[in-house]
Amino acid sequence: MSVNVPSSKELIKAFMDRYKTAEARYRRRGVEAMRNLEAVRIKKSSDYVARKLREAATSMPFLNDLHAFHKELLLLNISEAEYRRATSKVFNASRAVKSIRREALMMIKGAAGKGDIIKARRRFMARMIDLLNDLSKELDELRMLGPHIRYMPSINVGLPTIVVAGMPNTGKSSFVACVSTAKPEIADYPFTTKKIIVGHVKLFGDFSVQVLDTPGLLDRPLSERNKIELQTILALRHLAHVIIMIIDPTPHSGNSLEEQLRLLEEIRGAFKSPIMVVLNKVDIAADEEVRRAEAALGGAPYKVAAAKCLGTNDVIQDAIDKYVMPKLSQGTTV
Ligand SMILES: Nc1nc2c(ncn2[C@@H]2O[C@H](COP(=O)(O)OP(=O)(O)O)[C@@H](O)[C@H]2O)c(=O)[nH]1
Ligand SMILES: [Mg+2]
Repeated sequence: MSVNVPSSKELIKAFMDRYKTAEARYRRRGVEAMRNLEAVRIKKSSDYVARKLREAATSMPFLNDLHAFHKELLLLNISEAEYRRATSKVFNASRAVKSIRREALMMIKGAAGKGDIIKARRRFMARMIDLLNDLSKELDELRMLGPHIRYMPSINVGLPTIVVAGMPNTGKSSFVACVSTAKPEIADYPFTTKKIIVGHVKLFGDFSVQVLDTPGLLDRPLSERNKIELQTILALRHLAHVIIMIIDPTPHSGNSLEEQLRLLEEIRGAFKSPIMVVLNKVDIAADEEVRRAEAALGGAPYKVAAAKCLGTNDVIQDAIDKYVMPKLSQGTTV
């Protein structure tokens, strides 16, 4: 998807450019030649502006056509009411241009002399420029959404999806890099991953499962989450067939075990998808740290060292066998 919205300044400049030489030429022409020339200019310039405005409005996605995930992702940046208002104002302006044009052509046709023609043209230009100036806020709002729409994660909402989540620095990106085609950035500081990254695991033939690497979640209520974290929440809510929750039992990530367990509980309560809990960094974790985490989790979580891809494939295989395949054989993908 790509958005094609000019600023009102750009539009005004392109519109005015079509008039630069007009008056100079008038001096050498008679009234009829001037009348014709002016009519052509009004038609050409108004067609141009109307087309640009229509393209701007129609290059914006229709909210009703978007999957809930993509729709809510877009609406992290603008309210739904404002989005609808701005797109329809721009679209309606493309119609208003046509009525300005009609009126101007009538005035030109009925003009008695050069003076009237110039008056009609000035009125036309003033109305066009007023209209474009009046759209400046809406065009800017829609332009600002351009990169958010262009760089939306290319998620296939029809494919089975495994969402990898956890607190910052726990090893989510390392895990996704091991098991899928995605090559996310891995670094020793939190919030390296600011956007959802999509990887694939081949199932059979051309059919694959999506694995999403997500920005880290902090242990805090939904109402305090920032836009980066909310992307993860949307993926968990709308896309996850199964959630892989990465827990770092070592102090390395900077998150305590308690914080991570609270986050796990919050996710358990908030989403309906099954959750697989994975203890990461067992290569450097002390035995005591692993035991404490296991005891707190009340079960035998998966143990992996994602930095070395140890144990990671077993987790993905189990996710596919337990949660993806049964859905496929039921004939449903979500
Ligand atoms: N020792 C060790 N370090 C790991 C492991 N997994 C990740 N790391 C390190 O932890 C840091 C954060 O990893 P990253 O995958 O970017 O975590 P994310 O923020 O959850 O995506 C990086 O320095 C990784 O190299 C692991 O299994 N063992
Ligand atoms: Mg990451």
